[in-house]
Amino acid sequence: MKILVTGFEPFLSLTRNPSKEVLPMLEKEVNKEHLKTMVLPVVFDRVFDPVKEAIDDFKPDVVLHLGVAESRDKISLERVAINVKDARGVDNMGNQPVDEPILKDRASAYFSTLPIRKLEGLLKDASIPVEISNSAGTYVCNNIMYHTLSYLEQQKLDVMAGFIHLPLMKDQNKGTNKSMELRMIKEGIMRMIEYFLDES
Ligand code: PCA
Repeated sequence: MKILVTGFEPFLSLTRNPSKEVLPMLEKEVNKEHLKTMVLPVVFDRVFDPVKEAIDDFKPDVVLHLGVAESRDKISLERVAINVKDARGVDNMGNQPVDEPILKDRASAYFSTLPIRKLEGLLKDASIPVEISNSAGTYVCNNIMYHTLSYLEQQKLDVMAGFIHLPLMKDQNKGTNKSMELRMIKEGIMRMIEYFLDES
């Protein structure tokens, strides 16, 4: 069982991103044979290249893409990625696409191929706040989820993949109460990784 877990660099007004900070914590607990982690650029047109390379070379059985969403107070398992780029702010290269398709003439949307209801149950059992979300937005997170699912389908690869949005970390909650301890975020992702390792 090989799992690829990706996080994102900081973007817009955020100086830290929990999806990046959690990666070394996961690496400490899981053998390198089973886990590869990567930090992705928050750039629409550059985000997929490193993932494609990792899918081709590392040959994961599972791809977990992680990112942060300030509006979330729970670990959010995304159900669907849509074929839309529509940014309210610029990406880290200054691009701000509006109403554009991610890939012309491809499917309108792809569903997560992760067992999201099962994963939701696992986290609930561990008292970790979790939800299934029906929109990954239209910024770079939705973009990478769409690209990865589209590529896996096109290449007919039997790989489970999806996206998980994380709340802000407790010490960066900008005065809202929508945040979670990084330790608990790590615990939640570890539960999912352990589930996949046990399944194999
Ligand atoms: N969150 C952004 C992009 C990078 C990240 O961590 C998003 O939700 O699209």
